[in-house]
Amino acid sequence: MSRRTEKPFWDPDELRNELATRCLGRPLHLFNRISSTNEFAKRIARRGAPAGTLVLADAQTSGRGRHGRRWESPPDHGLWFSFIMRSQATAKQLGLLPLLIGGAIVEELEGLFDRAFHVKWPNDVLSGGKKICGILCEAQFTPPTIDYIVVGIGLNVNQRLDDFPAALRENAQSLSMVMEKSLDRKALLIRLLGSLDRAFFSTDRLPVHKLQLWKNACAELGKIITLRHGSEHMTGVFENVSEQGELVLRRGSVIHHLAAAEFSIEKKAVTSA
Ligand code: BT5
Repeated sequence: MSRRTEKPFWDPDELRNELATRCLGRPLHLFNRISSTNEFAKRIARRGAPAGTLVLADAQTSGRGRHGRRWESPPDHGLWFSFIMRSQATAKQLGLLPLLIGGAIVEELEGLFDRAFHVKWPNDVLSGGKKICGILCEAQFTPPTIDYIVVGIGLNVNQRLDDFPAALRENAQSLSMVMEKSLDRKALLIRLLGSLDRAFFSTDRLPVHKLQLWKNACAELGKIITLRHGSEHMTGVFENVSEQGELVLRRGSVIHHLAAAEFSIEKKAVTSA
């Protein structure tokens, strides 16, 4: 629990009791405000915090995306949380992890809201082409052993369009904008954690079948895409995703396996193959 003296935004004991999880959220660290739940989770993971430890904040002052990009995490509106995994994945599976998490999130959201959600390689969940959720997986390992993995999830829940900075309004939205009503953040969190707990903490094996969910939800798979790596561009057919979570790109008869850390798909550069 937060050591701050102000009242926590949710009662941590109540939340603990309401969680329908075996491992995820046990223990639970709840903050009104924090720099980044991923940073805090990594710090306590280095000191031995167990798998399943959850760090949740109402607001982040330095929420992060990949490559140090900023993640907007205002109070009252979203679910910003991170959890620790340890033996649940191997170093080889790291690239796959954001896709499996994304597949699990899409499955849960589609079940809850009865509408289609999509994914964009490697770590975005979208609705109507706009980003509603980002996933940031970070790991510390001493090859071939994983010391810890921190999975960070940022889900926009109750923002209205003008709650987003102007620069994001074209590409970002919240679940409440999609559903045209305000949503119960806590109920949503409890459902989401329940399904992540069942999928990722009930055995020491990763639910690789969730990759199929991810593929089903990926609008770009099978299409011609353009990938960006710094100022370089690479166009080809998005053939598949490898068992390591690499994007398999076909250019003529040449097949490339591309890692998410280095490439991202250009927006508005997708056409039918
Ligand atoms: C991501 O990075 O999408 C991963 C975001 C992970 C955030 C969670 S919140 C809990 C945990 N603690 C953290 O500090 N982080 C994790 P990336 O693919 O690099 O996308 C970042 C880009 O998304 C930014 O450059 C913006 O363009 C856009 N963006 C920023 N905030 C957004 C928001 N709230 N909703 C939609 N898009 C956003």
